[in-house]
Amino acid sequence: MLSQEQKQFYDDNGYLLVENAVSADELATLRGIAYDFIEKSRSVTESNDVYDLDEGHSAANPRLTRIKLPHRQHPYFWELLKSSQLTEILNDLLGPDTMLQTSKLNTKAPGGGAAVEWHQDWAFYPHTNDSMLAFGLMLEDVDEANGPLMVIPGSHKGPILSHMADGVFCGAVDPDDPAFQLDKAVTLTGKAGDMSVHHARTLHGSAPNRSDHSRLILFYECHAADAWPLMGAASYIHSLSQQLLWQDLNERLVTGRLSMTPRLERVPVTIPLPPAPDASSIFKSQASGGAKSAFADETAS
Ligand SMILES: O=C(O)CCC(=O)C(=O)O
Repeated sequence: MLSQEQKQFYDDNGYLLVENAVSADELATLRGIAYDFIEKSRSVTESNDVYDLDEGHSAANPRLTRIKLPHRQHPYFWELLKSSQLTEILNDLLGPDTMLQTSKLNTKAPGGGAAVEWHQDWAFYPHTNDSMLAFGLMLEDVDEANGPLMVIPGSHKGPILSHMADGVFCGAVDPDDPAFQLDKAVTLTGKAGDMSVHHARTLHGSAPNRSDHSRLILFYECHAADAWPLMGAASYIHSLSQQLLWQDLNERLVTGRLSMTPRLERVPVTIPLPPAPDASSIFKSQASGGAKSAFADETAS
C-alpha cells in the first residue's frame, strides 16, 4: 500500500520507485519462469507471438528484446498482478476498477541489448482519459550500465510530442525537438524486486545494455476501467469479434468491474497513423519507422 506522500509524488512527477514491491519468493518464481522462457528461445529463429528477437540471437547465445504478453504465456504473471502488493498499488493509483492493457517482459541482453527510444506510451494508445500507467518490475538489479529506464519528471502534464518520422508513426520523439528536455531526465535504478511506475503520458526511454549482465524488467500497462481506447490498445483487440472482444475485456479486468460509460476528459490526442512498415513491437516501429536515436553515441562494451 502506498503512502499519501508516494501518491502525491506520483501525481506531481508522473513516476514513482517502489522498493521491494514483491516478496523474495515471488521474485524467485518470476525469475525461474523468465529464464525458462529465455532458455526455450534457443530453438527460435525468428520473432513470433512469444519472442521478439534481438540482433545476434542464436541457439548458442539467446538474445531477446522481449517476451511478449507474459500474462498470456504463463498464469503466474497474471496471478501476481491480480493478488499481490502490485494489486494494492494499482488500486491506490487508479481506483477500484482496473484493467490490464498489455504486458511485456523486456529482456535487454548484455553487451548492447536494444535501446528504447524516448516516447510517451499515450502516443501509441490514446484513451478517453489518461488514468493509465505502467509498472516496471525489476527481475534483476538495474544499474546505470544495463540500460535503466529514464523518465522526464512532470512531462505527464505537458503536451504529447510528435512521434512521427518521414510521415509515419515511428513511436519515438525526435531528440532534437525543442520541447524534449533531456537535461531533466531522471534514471530509475534499483534492486531486483523494486518497481518503477510511470504515467502513460510520461516521456521515457532507455539506453542500450552496455554491461555484461541482463536487464530484465516486467512491464504491466494498466488503466482505469472507464478509460476506453480511441486507437491502438493491445493490437490483438482489433481482430476480435464482438463476443471475443467482450471475453477479452473480461479477461483483462484486474480488480472491480468493467465500465460501459467511458469517462471523457480533455486530453491531448493524436492518432498514431500511418503505421511504420513493421509495427509489431515498439522496437520494430522505431527501427522500421526511421526514429532518430537519442542514444546514437552510446557504444556497446
Ligand atoms: O524496456 C524499457 O526500457 C522501456 C520499455 C518501454 O518503454 C516500452 O516497451 O514501451
